[in-house]
Amino acid sequence: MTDIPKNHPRYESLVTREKIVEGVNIGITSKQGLVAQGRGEAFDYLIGEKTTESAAIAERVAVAHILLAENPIISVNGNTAALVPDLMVALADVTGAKLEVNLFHRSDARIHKITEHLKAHGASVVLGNKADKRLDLSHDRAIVDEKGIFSSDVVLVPLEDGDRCHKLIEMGKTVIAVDLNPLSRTSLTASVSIIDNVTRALNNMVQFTKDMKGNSRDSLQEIIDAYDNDRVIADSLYSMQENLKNTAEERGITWT
Ligand code: PTJ
Repeated sequence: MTDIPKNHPRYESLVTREKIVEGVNIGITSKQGLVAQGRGEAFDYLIGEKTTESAAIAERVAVAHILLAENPIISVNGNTAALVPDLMVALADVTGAKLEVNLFHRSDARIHKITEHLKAHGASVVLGNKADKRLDLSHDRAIVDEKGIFSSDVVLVPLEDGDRCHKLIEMGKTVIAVDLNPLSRTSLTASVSIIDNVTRALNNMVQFTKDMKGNSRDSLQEIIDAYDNDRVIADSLYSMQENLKNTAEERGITWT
């Protein structure tokens, strides 16, 4: 990995890039994952590279869903395996959710490498190796584990494609998406759309779980009942507009 100086103004973003490139080099991330990360970076720039208030609300609601679930699953792909392996393992540990590797650009070699990578970061059980069920989809994201995504009631799908999100909703599951594009099919379809960088979102969710774990089931349900996903998507678009406007004005460009 290139050594990025800590005082570089774009340190976080450059380190994230290095992690994705390293993911490709070690065979866990697809080359397409580089393109997906680039798109994510562009949306992150628009939102000001920070967790907005409404994203934090969505992250708390996501935690409430996971804590109330009977069989919560965290779906892992090549990008999240490269970017946040420790945080996914930590979130699984603190919530009791299971990890399942599920890939769009599926190969047995990548499934194996990602499983080993998660285990090297502390995961004890990783589903997805012996995936034996199929969702009604025409691509390989359809291949799921019977004890995992197939029978889950709540699924966290960071950096998802819209098709599977739609299918999981049709199957009656609660789907939590992490996607910096508020207008992606995934964000518009999910039950809870977290418009935040997966690196910040997962970190926040681990902290929020520690705060919320002792809450009663009724109070977790109240958090869920008060939530409005459309509002959160609209807020993220407003935040992007305001951030662009402020940045333009700071740089002497008049926003009319
Ligand atoms: O590992 P695989 O084979 O399962 O493939 C994974 C990718 C991500 C390549 C695959 O799912 C894919 O092609 O996804 P899309 O359709 O490009 O969608 C990814 C979405 O995630 C886009 O809307 C991006 O803006 C968003 N995104 C990218 N990086 C981040 C992100 N959202 C949050 N945090 C990021 N770091």
